[in-house]
Amino acid sequence: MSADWWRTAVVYQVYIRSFRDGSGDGVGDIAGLRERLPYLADLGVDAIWINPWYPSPQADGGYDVADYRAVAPEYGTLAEAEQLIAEAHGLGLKVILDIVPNHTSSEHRWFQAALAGDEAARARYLFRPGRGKDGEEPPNDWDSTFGGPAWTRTEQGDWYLHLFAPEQPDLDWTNPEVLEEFLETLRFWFDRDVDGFRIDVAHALTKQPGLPDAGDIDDPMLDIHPAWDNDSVHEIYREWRKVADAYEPPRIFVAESWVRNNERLALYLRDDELHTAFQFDFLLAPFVAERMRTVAQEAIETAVEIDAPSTWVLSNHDVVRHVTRYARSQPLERAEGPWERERWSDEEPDLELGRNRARAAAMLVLALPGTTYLYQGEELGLAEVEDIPSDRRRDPIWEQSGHRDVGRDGCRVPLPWSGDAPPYGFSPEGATAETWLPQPDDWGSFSADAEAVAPHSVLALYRDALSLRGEHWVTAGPVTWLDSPPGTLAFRRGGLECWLSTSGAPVPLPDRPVLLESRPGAVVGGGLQPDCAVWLG
Ligand code: TEU
Repeated sequence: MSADWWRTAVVYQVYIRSFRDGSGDGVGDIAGLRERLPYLADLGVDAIWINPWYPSPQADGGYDVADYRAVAPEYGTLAEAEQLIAEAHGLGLKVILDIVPNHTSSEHRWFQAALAGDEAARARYLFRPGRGKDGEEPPNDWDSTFGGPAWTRTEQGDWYLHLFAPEQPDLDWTNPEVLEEFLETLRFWFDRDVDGFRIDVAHALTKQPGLPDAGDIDDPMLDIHPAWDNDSVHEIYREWRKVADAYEPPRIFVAESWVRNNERLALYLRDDELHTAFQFDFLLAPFVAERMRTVAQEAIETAVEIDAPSTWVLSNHDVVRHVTRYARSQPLERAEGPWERERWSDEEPDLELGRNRARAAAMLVLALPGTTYLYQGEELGLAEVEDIPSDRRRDPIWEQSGHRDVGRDGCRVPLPWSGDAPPYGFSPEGATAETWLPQPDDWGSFSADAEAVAPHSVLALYRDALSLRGEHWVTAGPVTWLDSPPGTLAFRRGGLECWLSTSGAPVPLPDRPVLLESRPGAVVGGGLQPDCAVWLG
């Protein structure tokens, strides 16, 4: 692949804890991932992004990192990680790791030293005296993303900031020792041939000086909040980019930046900062053609202006799987975002409808210019698992939200590979340990083996779409949006057209050959059926 592979790549997100278990302990690991690399190569993706595999107490699915330059024993060893990287490269797959710079685990040596009174270590975090007569009130009014205050009081009486769980103390990025530590971490993994990093909460590292109160904020992604998206963060990424550019081929970054608009997102993508950033507006858009087109058009206009590719994503390990999101008759608006589960309508999801729409949405993002990230299991058409018993839940959001939000476990259930009953080949034959999250009883027909032989499975669609994307769309040039009936969107790139319908009735198509349809019967008598997409030659 060329040095610009990241501009058009399809990247497969491996949530390693739930991808495949090679050791038989019910938890995914590097051995399991190595065994399934050929599956990913056959699927036709260009790269994999692996969620944190570092030593962690698992307070937040590994996003509470205790050592950034090691591999958690439950996932394997550093030597196995290096073998995985070499084997992935041997199959033509680039490897992107996850880096979590906003906060460490409370078990990280730095935070432990800080709690023991080491002043230099304390200066690497955001410790502040409380307010009120005896300092018994938090230093400001910030809330944790997971619920509750963003401050926890120490035995010494002062407080420390955590925008997420109390086990995830925020680092103070005004401290040069923090920057140096992370530049070393980048070099540690780049030296081991890692091709890039996905940057966790890239918009959170620097806070407004003085940590002022936020006041009434409805949506920290839409409103200006002193904890997020401060302009001082960009000097950090200019230093990171220098490290990445010093390698041959240069390494790359993809930012997880939940910011309020494309103008703010573009600031992370200047040519001396990061390469790409997830286009979350599209993920948050309801399955309504006009809305999807508006978001895509605006994203592409920004991408062209700044010469940074749009980075499309429909699901990840933090949001309700889009098969389920799209399975409601009434589209969910942004304010009800894909993770605000307690506000969901009590309508039973129509998963067949959701799956048909997910097929169509996949064809849309795979036809648009830029890069696309696939979340493990979406190629199987998996829906959100909505009935995980509360005693099996592992996401800290469940407890921290006061049981208001069931959390994200439903999109993190271990994948089905074969067989008709749990663990569906997730663990080796004969393993007795139960999977770390329970799997549903009706996943047999969604296993990779079952879908590999089913002629019109979602897996077959993704394999065909990825193959045709590489052949046609990757080099197809700019988008020309076409006039199309209400409830539809259509565009042409080079010699191909992509049509998608969210209307309630069939829509007449141009008389062009059908290259791929989102499901059998998507096109009948020259008409595109509702909740379908088609590629025309
Ligand atoms: O998530 C950042 C984040 O704020 C959103 O994903 C969302 O607000 C959150 O998931 C609550 O629903 C990143 C990681 O992707 C996530 O898994 C971690 O929990 C979080 O950072 C803290 O590291």
